[in-house]
Amino acid sequence: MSEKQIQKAYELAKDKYAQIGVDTDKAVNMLSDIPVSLHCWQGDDVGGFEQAGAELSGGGIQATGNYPGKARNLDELRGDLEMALSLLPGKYKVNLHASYLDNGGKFIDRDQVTIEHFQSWVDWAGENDLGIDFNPTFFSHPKASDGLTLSHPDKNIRKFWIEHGKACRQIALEMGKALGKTCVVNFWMPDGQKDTPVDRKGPRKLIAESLDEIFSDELDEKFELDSLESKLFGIGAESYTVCSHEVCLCYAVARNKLLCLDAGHFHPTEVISDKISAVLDYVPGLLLHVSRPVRWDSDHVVILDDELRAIAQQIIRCGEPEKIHIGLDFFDASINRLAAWVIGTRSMRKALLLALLEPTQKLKELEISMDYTNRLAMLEELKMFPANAVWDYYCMQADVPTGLDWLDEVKKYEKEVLAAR
Ligand code: RNT
Ligand code: ZN
Repeated sequence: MSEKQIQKAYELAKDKYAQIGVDTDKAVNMLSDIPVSLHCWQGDDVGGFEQAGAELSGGGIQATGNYPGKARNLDELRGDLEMALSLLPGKYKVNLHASYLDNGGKFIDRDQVTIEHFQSWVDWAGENDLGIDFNPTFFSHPKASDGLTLSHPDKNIRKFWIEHGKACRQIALEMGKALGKTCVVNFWMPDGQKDTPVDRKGPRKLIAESLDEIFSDELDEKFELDSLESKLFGIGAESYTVCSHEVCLCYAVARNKLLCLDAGHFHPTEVISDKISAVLDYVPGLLLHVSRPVRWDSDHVVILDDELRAIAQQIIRCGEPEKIHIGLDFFDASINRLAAWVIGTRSMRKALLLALLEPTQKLKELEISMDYTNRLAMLEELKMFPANAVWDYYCMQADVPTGLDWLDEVKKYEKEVLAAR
């Protein structure tokens, strides 16, 4: 489509939305300001660069597929991220795991990491106008090989992981200060049991003690925020996870921490979209790990399905989008990894746009007056409104490809860069 056609289609759409009281210009502006945190780990199947040839191990998660061209080092990963970001409209943060450190080829253990090992990321983020979010890495490590970290019965192993947690918070604080943007540090510990444990309480007590110790350093919340991610089960931790939803929710409320809701970490028919409004008033904020579970926590690429739309609706309808940090968490090695980033992230933005193009106030009024007939009719009518014209216009304004044009760029990059790996 030519720019003129996009503009023309947008003007028509704008009129149509105006008739139901929706200001499309305002929606587009709001969308541009919502940051999305792009996870680095989609680029290399959660391997990280701690050692040459590092691969994901333990933690009960898995990236499946063997699509050629995965990033083998920091330069390749950053190059891929830059390429993906050039195809994405809006503001971004990059979400890093501690295992993506820049150690200059010299092994640095997890309890020894400092900002020095992330300086090249900070510089890169600054150059690319990105914020950074951060994650301690409690997997792919010999001291996590029996599936326990902060709840390990061995005090020394717990101590090691506590030091890692503390180090990561300090790094995040420095990152936040350097970039002038809050860094959210997400704590996800895979601790659990394959078979039914006798003592369910002990490990939960231990993990809370470990976390308390990690969080005992008071850091400036303007630059560093902590969140806690729960999980139902993992591969090898089918019978029990220490950090279940209740544990994380209670801990977050009791200690004033952010709660991280991962779309794949609940029972198959349980959805995080309904949890947003349930917990938002009781925690200082939420971190979302937007993902797509297929039969299990499979971390498929996010698509514009009903649940993604419902998540975005709640982010907007709850009226406090600034309290909700949107992070993506999927990893698919069976398709072009850059395309996975682009498809998933553009889907997230499309869902947010659809939510912003809703006459929320009007719908709420219908609800309060118990006119459920009108509410249902309106919601159904909205589904065929010309949101696509607004999306194209938004992409054009943001100077990124419209429609499927981004795919040509990815194919070209695959031929010129990825194929040589
Ligand atoms: C695992 C969690 C966790 C990880 C990342 C890599 O089930 O979702 O968030 O995916 O930390
Ligand atoms: Zn997650």
